Amino acid sequence: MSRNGRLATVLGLFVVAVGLVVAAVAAFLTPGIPGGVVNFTSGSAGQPVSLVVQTVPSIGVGFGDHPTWVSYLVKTPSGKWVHSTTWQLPANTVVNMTILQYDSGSPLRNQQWGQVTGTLGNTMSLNGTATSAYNSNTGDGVGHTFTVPALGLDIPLVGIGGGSTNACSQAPCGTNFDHNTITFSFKTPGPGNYPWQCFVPCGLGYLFGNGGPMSTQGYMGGFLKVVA
Ligand SMILES: [Cu+2]
Repeated sequence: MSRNGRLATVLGLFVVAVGLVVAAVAAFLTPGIPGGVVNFTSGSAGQPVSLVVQTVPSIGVGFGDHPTWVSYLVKTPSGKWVHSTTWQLPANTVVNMTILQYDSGSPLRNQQWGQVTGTLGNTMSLNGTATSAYNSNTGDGVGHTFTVPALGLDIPLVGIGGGSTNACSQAPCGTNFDHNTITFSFKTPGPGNYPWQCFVPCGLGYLFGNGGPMSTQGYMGGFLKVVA
């Protein structure tokens, strides 16, 4: 090969290498939305939206790289459980939310998270019983919270019994497994992206429980993508 030919080859390989590095960095900086956005805006305008999610003690082998991690899942409008925590909702609309909680609980480090706030009536239903606060030092404790700081919304997700012999270990969990059913309603604000998260440090095996699923999109946090 001529000198110019070799030079062209080296330059060409260099350009390819730089391109790969740039692409890798760009992919790292913009990881996208795990599980994608689940759209709940296809109903009639102004009509309440039904949003059903579940919290599981371990996501299991069917949903990616971290089978032992705690997680939320959401039911699509067509009834399929998917591993997504970013949900598109219509603005200024009542959301009737159901959380099926399959995980066990423990006392909260901060009792504030045991208060039900930001819902219509500042109440939730826990297995059919109206509840405005849960004392996590009694009973089965709290496993997770569903909290949207910008909306002042907080729901303590009461755990199933620690001695349960019928706990779910593979998502999506069916209602034949032990669970608590928590329902409440809230109104979406104007358009915007509103982060939500769990405030129980439930990342077992990570520093102070705040790593792993607590700090990775798609497990213990996500976004309410509110659109006009
Ligand atoms: Cu959690």
